[in-house]
Amino acid sequence: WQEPLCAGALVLRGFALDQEANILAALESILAAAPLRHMVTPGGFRMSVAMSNCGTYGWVTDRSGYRYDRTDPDSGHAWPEMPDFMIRLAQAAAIQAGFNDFAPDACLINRYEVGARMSLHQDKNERDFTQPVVSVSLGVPAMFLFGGMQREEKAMRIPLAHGDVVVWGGAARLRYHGVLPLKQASHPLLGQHRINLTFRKVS
Ligand code: MD3
Ligand code: FE
Repeated sequence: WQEPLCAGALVLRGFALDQEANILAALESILAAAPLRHMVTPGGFRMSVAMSNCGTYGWVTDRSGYRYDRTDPDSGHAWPEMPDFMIRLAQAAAIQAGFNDFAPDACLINRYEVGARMSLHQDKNERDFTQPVVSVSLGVPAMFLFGGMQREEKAMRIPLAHGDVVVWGGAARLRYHGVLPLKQASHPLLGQHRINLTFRKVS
C-alpha cells in the first residue's frame, strides 16, 4: 500500500517485510564488525540513538562535527559492505517514487531503545539533494515527525511500523524531521528496540 505524504515523500507500508529475515541476518554480521555506539554531537551531547553504518561511507558525529567518513572511527577500518540485496531493496523502493537511478553508497543504522528520540533536524551532509533518502523501519513502531522547511513549522505525525519503507525526495528532501521518544513495547524479532536503516547517495 502506498501513501503519498506530500510532493516527494512516499510511504510504502510493509515494503521490506519479505526481506526481514535477510535484513536481520545481514545486520548481525555488520554489527559484529562495526558495533552500534552512542556518538557525541558537536555540542557535546551523547545521542540517545545508537548508530553504525555499512557501505562506502558512514555518517559520524563527534566534537568536531557531523560528516561522512569511509572509515569507522572506533576500529579504523572501512565500514562493512552494503549487501547487494539491501541496495536492490532501496532501489526498488526509490523506483516506486519515480527515482529510477538511485545508487546508495551509505546506509546508516539507527537503533532506538525505550525513550530514545531524534530531535527535529535537516539532512544536509549529502552533496546531491536530487537523490532521495530511503528509510526502512524495523521492530517497535515509532512516531515520526515530518515538519516543514523551517524548524518552527508544525510537524505532521506519521506512525512507522515494522517493514515500512519511506522514500524522501524532491520537495521533501530538505524538510525538518525527527522521531518522538520510543514507547515501551516489544517486537517478536527485535525485542524492545526499533531499528531504522537510511540509504543515501553521499558522493
Ligand atoms: C525526511 N532518521 O538518520 S528516517 C536520520 O527514524 C533520520 O531514524 C530517522 O532522520 C529515524 O537522519 C528518520 C526517515 C527520514 C530520513 C531522512 C530524511 C526522513 C527524512 C531526509 C529528509 C526528509
Ligand atoms: Fe534525518
